Amino acid sequence: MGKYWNEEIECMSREDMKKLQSERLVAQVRHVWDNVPYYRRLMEEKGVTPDDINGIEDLHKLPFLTKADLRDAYPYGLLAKPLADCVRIQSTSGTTGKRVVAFYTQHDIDLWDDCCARAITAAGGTREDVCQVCYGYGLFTGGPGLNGGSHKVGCLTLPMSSGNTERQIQFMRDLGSTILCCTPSYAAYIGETLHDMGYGPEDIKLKAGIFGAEPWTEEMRHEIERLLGIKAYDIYGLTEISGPGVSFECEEQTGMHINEDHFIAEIIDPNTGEVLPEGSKGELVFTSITKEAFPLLRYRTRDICVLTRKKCSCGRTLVKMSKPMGRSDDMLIIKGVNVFPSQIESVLLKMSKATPNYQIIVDRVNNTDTFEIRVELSDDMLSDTIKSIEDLEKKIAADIHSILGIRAKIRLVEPKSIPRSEGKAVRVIDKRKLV
Ligand code: DLL
Repeated sequence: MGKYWNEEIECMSREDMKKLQSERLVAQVRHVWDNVPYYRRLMEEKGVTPDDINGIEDLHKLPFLTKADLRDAYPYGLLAKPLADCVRIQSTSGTTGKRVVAFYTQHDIDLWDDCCARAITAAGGTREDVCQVCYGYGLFTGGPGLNGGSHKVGCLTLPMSSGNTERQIQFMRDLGSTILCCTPSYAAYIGETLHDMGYGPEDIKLKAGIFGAEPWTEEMRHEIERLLGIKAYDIYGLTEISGPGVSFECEEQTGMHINEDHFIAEIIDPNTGEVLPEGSKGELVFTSITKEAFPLLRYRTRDICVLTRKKCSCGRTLVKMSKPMGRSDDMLIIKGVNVFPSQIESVLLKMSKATPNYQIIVDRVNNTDTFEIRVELSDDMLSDTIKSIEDLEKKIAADIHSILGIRAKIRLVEPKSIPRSEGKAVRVIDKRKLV
Protein backbone atom coordinates (compact mmCIF):
# COMPACT_ATOMS: atom_id res chain seq x y z
CA MET A 1 0.00 0.00 0.00
CA GLY A 2 1.25 3.45 -0.83
CA LYS A 3 1.29 6.73 0.87
CA TYR A 4 -2.44 7.39 0.42
CA TRP A 5 -5.49 5.34 1.35
CA ASN A 6 -7.43 6.61 -1.68
CA GLU A 7 -5.10 8.49 -4.00
CA GLU A 8 -7.76 9.21 -6.59
CA ILE A 9 -9.84 11.16 -4.07
CA GLU A 10 -7.09 12.57 -1.86
CA CYS A 11 -5.18 14.01 -4.81
CA MET A 12 -8.15 14.84 -7.06
CA SER A 13 -8.02 18.05 -9.10
CA ARG A 14 -10.00 20.98 -7.74
CA GLU A 15 -12.29 20.91 -10.72
CA ASP A 16 -13.12 17.22 -10.38
CA MET A 17 -13.69 17.59 -6.64
CA LYS A 18 -16.10 20.49 -7.20
CA LYS A 19 -17.98 18.40 -9.73
CA LEU A 20 -18.18 15.44 -7.38
CA GLN A 21 -19.30 17.63 -4.48
CA SER A 22 -21.95 19.33 -6.62
CA GLU A 23 -23.45 16.03 -7.78
CA ARG A 24 -23.49 14.67 -4.26
CA LEU A 25 -24.90 17.87 -2.78
CA VAL A 26 -27.81 17.98 -5.23
CA ALA A 27 -28.72 14.36 -4.42
CA GLN A 28 -28.29 14.90 -0.69
CA VAL A 29 -30.56 17.97 -0.59
CA ARG A 30 -33.25 15.98 -2.38
CA HIS A 31 -32.80 13.05 0.06
CA VAL A 32 -33.14 15.36 3.07
CA TRP A 33 -36.11 17.26 1.60
CA ASP A 34 -37.92 13.99 0.93
CA ASN A 35 -37.16 12.35 4.26
CA VAL A 36 -36.61 14.96 7.00
CA PRO A 37 -39.71 17.10 7.61
CA TYR A 38 -37.80 19.16 10.20
CA TYR A 39 -35.22 20.34 7.66
CA ARG A 40 -37.81 20.68 4.91
CA ARG A 41 -39.64 23.14 7.14
CA LEU A 42 -36.41 25.13 7.66
CA MET A 43 -35.93 25.23 3.88
CA GLU A 44 -39.51 26.32 3.30
CA GLU A 45 -39.11 29.08 5.87
CA LYS A 46 -36.14 30.32 3.86
CA GLY A 47 -38.03 29.94 0.60
CA VAL A 48 -35.65 27.33 -0.84
CA THR A 49 -36.55 24.08 -2.58
CA PRO A 50 -34.27 21.38 -3.99
CA ASP A 51 -34.76 22.95 -7.44
CA ASP A 52 -32.75 25.96 -6.25
CA ILE A 53 -29.71 23.82 -5.45
CA ASN A 54 -27.84 22.94 -8.64
CA GLY A 55 -24.30 22.74 -7.30
CA ILE A 56 -21.97 23.88 -4.54
CA GLU A 57 -22.30 27.49 -5.68
CA ASP A 58 -25.86 27.32 -4.31
CA LEU A 59 -24.87 25.94 -0.90
CA HIS A 60 -25.15 29.36 0.77
CA LYS A 61 -28.90 29.39 0.03
CA LEU A 62 -29.55 26.55 2.47
CA PRO A 63 -30.44 27.22 6.11
CA PHE A 64 -27.98 26.44 8.90
CA LEU A 65 -28.44 23.73 11.48
CA THR A 66 -27.21 24.18 15.05
CA LYS A 67 -26.86 22.05 18.15
CA ALA A 68 -30.16 23.58 19.34
CA ASP A 69 -31.88 22.05 16.29
CA LEU A 70 -30.40 18.69 17.18
CA ARG A 71 -31.73 18.96 20.71
CA ASP A 72 -35.15 20.10 19.43
CA ALA A 73 -35.35 17.24 17.02
CA TYR A 74 -34.10 14.66 19.55
CA PRO A 75 -34.09 11.75 19.13
CA TYR A 76 -35.46 10.92 15.68
CA GLY A 77 -36.37 14.29 14.16
CA LEU A 78 -33.38 14.52 11.80
CA LEU A 79 -33.28 10.87 10.85
CA ALA A 80 -33.38 10.45 7.07
CA LYS A 81 -33.64 6.66 6.88
CA PRO A 82 -36.02 4.15 8.46
CA LEU A 83 -34.74 3.03 11.85
CA ALA A 84 -34.63 -0.53 10.51
CA ASP A 85 -31.85 0.57 8.13
CA CYS A 86 -29.74 1.98 10.97
CA VAL A 87 -27.17 -0.18 12.67
CA ARG A 88 -25.55 2.12 15.26
CA ILE A 89 -25.91 5.24 17.34
CA GLN A 90 -23.14 7.33 18.86
CA SER A 91 -23.54 10.30 21.14
CA THR A 92 -21.67 13.38 22.27
CA SER A 93 -19.88 13.35 25.58
CA GLY A 94 -21.08 15.12 28.68
CA THR A 95 -24.26 16.81 27.59
CA THR A 96 -27.12 16.82 30.00
CA GLY A 97 -30.73 15.86 29.41
CA LYS A 98 -31.18 15.59 25.70
CA ARG A 99 -27.92 14.36 24.37
CA VAL A 100 -27.03 14.72 20.72
CA VAL A 101 -27.59 11.33 19.14
CA ALA A 102 -26.25 10.48 15.68
CA PHE A 103 -27.43 7.51 13.63
CA TYR A 104 -25.51 5.39 11.14
CA THR A 105 -26.45 2.92 8.44
CA GLN A 106 -23.86 0.31 7.49
CA HIS A 107 -22.95 2.55 4.56
CA ASP A 108 -22.35 5.44 6.98
CA ILE A 109 -20.11 3.29 9.18
CA ASP A 110 -18.15 2.21 6.09
CA LEU A 111 -17.51 5.77 4.98
CA TRP A 112 -16.54 6.79 8.51
CA ASP A 113 -14.10 3.86 8.75
CA ASP A 114 -12.75 4.92 5.39
CA CYS A 115 -12.06 8.46 6.65
CA CYS A 116 -10.20 7.04 9.64
CA ALA A 117 -8.28 4.67 7.37
CA ARG A 118 -7.07 7.72 5.42
CA ALA A 119 -5.87 9.28 8.68
CA ILE A 120 -4.01 6.14 9.75
CA THR A 121 -2.42 5.77 6.31
CA ALA A 122 -1.35 9.44 6.36
CA ALA A 123 0.40 8.71 9.67
CA GLY A 124 2.33 5.92 7.95
CA GLY A 125 0.07 3.03 8.96
CA THR A 126 -0.10 -0.18 6.91
CA ARG A 127 -1.27 -3.76 7.47
CA GLU A 128 2.11 -4.44 9.08
CA ASP A 129 1.29 -2.12 11.99
CA VAL A 130 -0.02 -2.77 15.48
CA CYS A 131 -2.49 -0.03 16.33
CA GLN A 132 -3.33 0.57 19.98
CA VAL A 133 -6.61 2.47 20.33
CA CYS A 134 -6.94 4.13 23.74
CA TYR A 135 -9.77 6.51 22.94
CA GLY A 136 -12.89 5.67 24.92
CA TYR A 137 -15.15 2.99 23.43
CA GLY A 138 -18.89 3.28 23.79
CA LEU A 139 -21.11 6.19 22.88
CA PHE A 140 -18.04 8.39 22.31
CA THR A 141 -16.92 8.17 18.69
CA GLY A 142 -13.16 8.09 19.34
CA GLY A 143 -12.72 4.36 20.05
CA PRO A 144 -15.18 2.96 17.49
CA GLY A 145 -13.96 5.36 14.75
CA LEU A 146 -10.25 4.65 14.98
CA ASN A 147 -10.98 0.98 15.59
CA GLY A 148 -12.90 0.81 12.32
CA GLY A 149 -10.16 2.66 10.43
CA SER A 150 -7.48 0.43 11.86
CA HIS A 151 -9.36 -2.71 10.79
CA LYS A 152 -9.82 -1.29 7.30
CA VAL A 153 -6.12 -0.61 6.92
CA GLY A 154 -5.51 -4.14 8.18
CA CYS A 155 -3.47 -3.19 11.24
CA LEU A 156 -3.51 -5.57 14.19
CA THR A 157 -5.93 -3.59 16.36
CA LEU A 158 -5.70 -3.37 20.16
CA PRO A 159 -9.09 -2.06 21.36
CA MET A 160 -7.80 -0.91 24.75
CA SER A 161 -10.10 2.02 25.50
CA SER A 162 -8.66 4.50 27.99
CA GLY A 163 -7.38 4.01 31.55
CA ASN A 164 -5.19 1.51 33.37
CA THR A 165 -2.08 3.17 32.04
CA GLU A 166 0.49 0.67 33.30
CA ARG A 167 -1.41 -2.11 31.55
CA GLN A 168 -1.49 0.03 28.38
CA ILE A 169 2.30 0.22 28.55
CA GLN A 170 2.66 -3.46 29.23
CA PHE A 171 0.58 -4.33 26.14
CA MET A 172 2.45 -1.72 24.14
CA ARG A 173 5.72 -3.44 25.02
CA ASP A 174 4.54 -7.06 24.83
CA LEU A 175 2.68 -6.70 21.53
CA GLY A 176 4.99 -4.17 19.92
CA SER A 177 2.41 -1.44 19.24
CA THR A 178 3.60 0.91 16.50
CA ILE A 179 0.68 3.38 16.35
CA LEU A 180 -1.08 4.95 19.31
CA CYS A 181 -4.53 6.57 19.06
CA CYS A 182 -5.84 8.59 22.02
CA THR A 183 -6.40 12.13 23.23
CA PRO A 184 -3.23 14.24 23.32
CA SER A 185 -3.50 14.64 27.08
CA TYR A 186 -3.68 10.88 27.55
CA ALA A 187 -0.73 10.42 25.18
CA ALA A 188 1.32 12.76 27.35
CA TYR A 189 0.23 10.89 30.45
CA ILE A 190 1.20 7.55 28.89
CA GLY A 191 4.57 9.11 28.04
CA GLU A 192 5.13 10.27 31.61
CA THR A 193 4.08 6.92 33.04
CA LEU A 194 6.45 5.15 30.66
CA HIS A 195 9.31 7.21 32.08
CA ASP A 196 8.10 6.74 35.68
CA MET A 197 8.20 2.99 35.09
CA GLY A 198 11.85 3.35 34.18
CA TYR A 199 11.45 2.97 30.42
CA GLY A 200 12.14 5.31 27.52
CA PRO A 201 11.23 5.51 23.83
CA GLU A 202 13.91 2.90 23.08
CA ASP A 203 11.90 0.33 25.06
CA ILE A 204 8.81 0.57 22.85
CA LYS A 205 8.17 0.26 19.11
CA LEU A 206 5.78 3.18 18.68
CA LYS A 207 6.45 5.29 15.58
CA ALA A 208 3.32 7.45 15.28
CA GLY A 209 0.36 8.72 17.23
CA ILE A 210 -3.04 10.00 16.07
CA PHE A 211 -4.32 12.45 18.62
CA GLY A 212 -7.44 14.61 18.72
CA ALA A 213 -10.84 15.26 20.30
CA GLU A 214 -9.52 18.27 22.24
CA PRO A 215 -7.36 21.33 21.58
CA TRP A 216 -3.60 20.90 21.92
CA THR A 217 -0.62 23.08 21.18
CA GLU A 218 2.56 22.70 19.13
CA GLU A 219 4.49 22.63 22.43
CA MET A 220 2.43 19.70 23.57
CA ARG A 221 3.09 17.97 20.25
CA HIS A 222 6.84 18.32 20.78
CA GLU A 223 6.56 17.08 24.34
CA ILE A 224 4.60 13.97 23.31
CA GLU A 225 6.97 13.32 20.41
CA ARG A 226 9.93 13.54 22.80
CA LEU A 227 8.38 11.39 25.55
CA LEU A 228 7.29 8.60 23.23
CA GLY A 229 9.85 8.95 20.42
CA ILE A 230 7.16 9.26 17.75
CA LYS A 231 5.69 11.60 15.18
CA ALA A 232 2.38 12.98 16.52
CA TYR A 233 -0.50 13.64 14.08
CA ASP A 234 -3.63 15.65 14.73
CA ILE A 235 -7.10 14.36 13.88
CA TYR A 236 -10.38 16.25 14.06
CA GLY A 237 -14.03 15.39 13.98
CA LEU A 238 -17.35 15.70 15.74
CA THR A 239 -20.11 13.26 16.55
CA GLU A 240 -22.76 15.14 14.61
CA ILE A 241 -20.78 14.87 11.36
CA SER A 242 -19.61 11.25 11.98
CA GLY A 243 -16.76 11.32 14.51
CA PRO A 244 -12.97 11.37 14.15
CA GLY A 245 -11.64 11.54 10.61
CA VAL A 246 -13.62 14.50 9.31
CA SER A 247 -10.10 15.83 8.81
CA PHE A 248 -6.61 14.48 9.45
CA GLU A 249 -3.03 15.59 9.39
CA CYS A 250 -0.36 14.48 6.93
CA GLU A 251 3.42 14.42 7.37
CA GLU A 252 3.68 18.18 6.74
CA GLN A 253 1.88 18.78 10.07
CA THR A 254 0.54 22.19 9.04
CA GLY A 255 -3.19 21.65 9.34
CA MET A 256 -5.70 18.89 8.72
CA HIS A 257 -6.97 17.77 5.31
CA ILE A 258 -10.76 17.68 5.21
CA ASN A 259 -12.33 14.65 3.55
CA GLU A 260 -14.08 16.85 1.02
CA ASP A 261 -15.65 14.04 -0.96
CA HIS A 262 -17.84 13.48 2.13
CA PHE A 263 -17.96 16.86 3.88
CA ILE A 264 -18.15 20.32 2.30
CA ALA A 265 -16.54 22.94 4.54
CA GLU A 266 -17.39 26.63 4.74
CA ILE A 267 -16.13 29.40 7.00
CA ILE A 268 -18.74 31.90 8.16
CA ASP A 269 -18.86 34.98 10.30
CA PRO A 270 -20.35 33.58 13.55
CA ASN A 271 -22.31 36.77 14.15
CA THR A 272 -23.85 37.37 10.74
CA GLY A 273 -23.73 33.94 9.10
CA GLU A 274 -22.06 35.46 6.03
CA VAL A 275 -19.73 33.12 4.12
CA LEU A 276 -16.14 34.36 4.36
CA PRO A 277 -13.44 34.06 1.68
CA GLU A 278 -10.64 31.50 1.90
CA GLY A 279 -8.03 32.40 4.48
CA SER A 280 -10.45 34.20 6.81
CA LYS A 281 -10.81 33.17 10.40
CA GLY A 282 -14.37 32.20 11.28
CA GLU A 283 -16.75 29.43 12.28
CA LEU A 284 -16.46 26.12 10.51
CA VAL A 285 -19.65 24.78 8.91
CA PHE A 286 -20.02 21.29 7.46
CA THR A 287 -22.44 19.75 5.00
CA SER A 288 -22.31 15.97 4.85
CA ILE A 289 -22.96 14.89 1.29
CA THR A 290 -22.70 11.12 1.53
CA LYS A 291 -24.23 10.15 4.85
CA GLU A 292 -27.59 8.37 4.64
CA ALA A 293 -29.04 8.18 8.14
CA PHE A 294 -28.03 11.49 9.68
CA PRO A 295 -27.08 13.88 6.91
CA LEU A 296 -26.63 17.35 8.35
CA LEU A 297 -26.65 20.27 5.94
CA ARG A 298 -24.73 23.43 6.87
CA TYR A 299 -24.11 22.34 10.44
CA ARG A 300 -22.48 25.05 12.58
CA THR A 301 -19.65 23.41 14.50
CA ARG A 302 -18.88 26.50 16.65
CA ASP A 303 -15.19 25.74 16.09
CA ILE A 304 -13.23 28.77 14.93
CA CYS A 305 -10.55 28.11 12.34
CA VAL A 306 -9.07 29.02 8.94
CA LEU A 307 -9.21 27.03 5.68
CA THR A 308 -6.39 26.99 3.16
CA ARG A 309 -5.86 25.51 -0.29
CA LYS A 310 -2.14 26.22 -0.35
CA LYS A 311 -0.31 23.39 -2.08
CA CYS A 312 0.67 20.70 0.41
CA SER A 313 3.99 18.89 0.08
CA CYS A 314 2.26 15.55 0.74
CA GLY A 315 0.52 15.79 -2.63
CA ARG A 316 -3.02 15.81 -1.25
CA THR A 317 -5.28 18.45 -2.73
CA LEU A 318 -7.94 18.22 0.00
CA VAL A 319 -8.51 21.61 1.63
CA LYS A 320 -6.75 22.06 4.98
CA MET A 321 -8.19 23.46 8.20
CA SER A 322 -6.04 24.98 10.92
CA LYS A 323 -6.19 23.61 14.42
CA PRO A 324 -9.39 24.96 15.98
CA MET A 325 -8.49 28.31 17.60
CA GLY A 326 -11.44 28.48 19.97
CA ARG A 327 -15.20 28.27 19.92
CA SER A 328 -17.97 30.68 19.12
CA ASP A 329 -20.00 29.35 22.06
CA ASP A 330 -18.98 28.78 25.66
CA MET A 331 -18.29 25.05 25.41
CA LEU A 332 -15.15 23.87 27.18
CA ILE A 333 -13.43 20.58 26.61
CA ILE A 334 -12.17 19.30 29.94
CA LYS A 335 -10.47 15.90 30.10
CA GLY A 336 -11.93 15.23 26.67
CA VAL A 337 -15.50 15.89 27.80
CA ASN A 338 -17.65 18.69 26.37
CA VAL A 339 -18.76 20.93 29.21
CA PHE A 340 -21.15 23.87 29.03
CA PRO A 341 -21.14 26.27 32.00
CA SER A 342 -24.95 26.16 31.92
CA GLN A 343 -24.81 22.51 33.01
CA ILE A 344 -22.97 23.50 36.16
CA GLU A 345 -25.38 26.32 36.77
CA SER A 346 -28.34 23.95 36.55
CA VAL A 347 -26.81 21.69 39.22
CA LEU A 348 -26.28 24.65 41.56
CA LEU A 349 -29.75 26.02 41.00
CA LYS A 350 -31.18 22.79 42.33
CA MET A 351 -29.41 23.25 45.68
CA SER A 352 -31.07 25.65 48.05
CA LYS A 353 -27.94 26.34 50.10
CA ALA A 354 -25.58 27.18 47.26
CA THR A 355 -25.93 30.28 45.13
CA PRO A 356 -25.64 30.26 41.36
CA ASN A 357 -22.57 32.49 41.74
CA TYR A 358 -19.77 30.29 40.60
CA GLN A 359 -16.54 30.24 38.70
CA ILE A 360 -14.97 27.40 36.77
CA ILE A 361 -11.20 27.24 36.89
CA VAL A 362 -9.51 25.01 34.39
CA ASP A 363 -5.78 24.48 34.16
CA ARG A 364 -3.39 21.92 32.81
CA VAL A 365 -0.88 20.40 35.22
CA ASN A 366 1.53 17.74 33.96
CA ASN A 367 -0.45 17.60 30.74
CA THR A 368 -3.65 16.69 32.56
CA ASP A 369 -6.61 19.03 32.88
CA THR A 370 -7.58 20.19 36.34
CA PHE A 371 -11.17 21.24 36.94
CA GLU A 372 -12.25 23.27 39.94
CA ILE A 373 -15.59 24.92 40.62
CA ARG A 374 -15.81 27.69 43.19
CA VAL A 375 -19.31 28.18 44.51
CA GLU A 376 -20.52 30.92 46.82
CA LEU A 377 -22.39 29.86 49.91
CA SER A 378 -25.64 31.57 50.75
CA ASP A 379 -25.57 33.89 53.79
CA ASP A 380 -27.64 31.58 55.97
CA MET A 381 -25.26 28.69 55.26
CA LEU A 382 -22.46 30.57 57.00
CA SER A 383 -23.79 29.70 60.44
CA ASP A 384 -23.99 26.00 59.53
CA THR A 385 -21.61 23.35 60.81
CA ILE A 386 -18.51 22.35 58.92
CA LYS A 387 -20.07 18.93 58.49
CA SER A 388 -23.10 20.32 56.62
CA ILE A 389 -20.83 22.43 54.43
CA GLU A 390 -18.78 19.35 53.60
CA ASP A 391 -21.97 17.45 52.83
CA LEU A 392 -23.02 20.16 50.41
CA GLU A 393 -19.63 20.03 48.73
CA LYS A 394 -19.97 16.28 48.31
CA LYS A 395 -23.49 16.57 46.94
CA ILE A 396 -22.45 19.14 44.34
CA ALA A 397 -19.43 17.02 43.38
CA ALA A 398 -21.60 13.91 42.97
CA ASP A 399 -24.21 15.71 40.86
CA ILE A 400 -21.56 17.25 38.61
CA HIS A 401 -19.97 13.83 38.20
CA SER A 402 -23.25 12.18 37.32
CA ILE A 403 -24.05 14.81 34.68
CA LEU A 404 -20.63 15.24 33.11
CA GLY A 405 -18.95 11.94 33.85
CA ILE A 406 -15.82 13.70 35.13
CA ARG A 407 -14.91 14.85 38.60
CA ALA A 408 -14.53 18.46 39.63
CA LYS A 409 -12.94 19.79 42.79
CA ILE A 410 -15.65 21.81 44.54
CA ARG A 411 -14.63 24.74 46.71
CA LEU A 412 -17.32 26.51 48.66
CA VAL A 413 -16.38 30.14 49.21
CA GLU A 414 -17.78 32.98 51.29
CA PRO A 415 -20.79 34.95 50.09
CA LYS A 416 -19.87 37.79 47.70
CA SER A 417 -16.28 36.61 47.29
CA ILE A 418 -16.54 35.86 43.57
CA PRO A 419 -15.90 39.10 41.71
CA ARG A 420 -19.03 40.64 40.18
CA SER A 421 -18.86 41.92 36.68
CA GLU A 422 -20.72 44.78 35.11
CA GLY A 423 -21.03 43.05 31.83
CA LYS A 424 -21.13 39.33 31.24
CA ALA A 425 -20.22 37.31 34.29
CA VAL A 426 -16.77 35.79 34.06
CA ARG A 427 -17.75 32.22 34.63
CA VAL A 428 -14.70 30.53 33.24
CA ILE A 429 -11.04 31.05 33.95
CA ASP A 430 -9.17 28.85 31.54
CA LYS A 431 -5.48 28.96 32.38
CA ARG A 432 -4.54 26.34 29.77
CA LYS A 433 -2.71 27.99 26.93
CA LEU A 434 -4.16 25.98 24.10
CA VAL A 435 -3.94 28.35 21.18
O1 DLL B 1 -14.23 14.57 19.82
C1 DLL B 1 -14.55 13.21 17.85
C2 DLL B 1 -13.11 12.83 17.87
C3 DLL B 1 -12.70 11.66 18.49
C4 DLL B 1 -12.17 13.60 17.19
C5 DLL B 1 -11.37 11.29 18.45
C6 DLL B 1 -10.84 13.24 17.13
C7 DLL B 1 -10.45 12.07 17.77
P1 DLL B 1 -17.17 15.22 20.02
O2 DLL B 1 -17.06 14.58 21.36
O3 DLL B 1 -18.50 15.36 19.40
O4 DLL B 1 -16.34 14.41 18.95
O5 DLL B 1 -16.46 16.64 20.15
C8 DLL B 1 -16.31 17.45 19.00
O6 DLL B 1 -14.25 18.38 19.89
O7 DLL B 1 -16.31 20.35 17.76
C9 DLL B 1 -14.02 20.34 18.61
O8 DLL B 1 -14.42 21.45 19.40
C10 DLL B 1 -13.28 19.34 19.48
N1 DLL B 1 -12.20 18.67 18.73
C11 DLL B 1 -12.25 17.48 18.09
N2 DLL B 1 -11.05 17.20 17.53
C12 DLL B 1 -10.22 18.24 17.82
C13 DLL B 1 -8.86 18.56 17.52
C14 DLL B 1 -14.99 14.12 18.99
N3 DLL B 1 -8.07 17.75 16.83
C15 DLL B 1 -15.54 18.72 19.36
N4 DLL B 1 -8.38 19.74 17.98
C16 DLL B 1 -15.23 19.56 18.13
C17 DLL B 1 -9.16 20.59 18.69
C18 DLL B 1 -10.97 19.18 18.58
N5 DLL B 1 -10.43 20.34 19.00
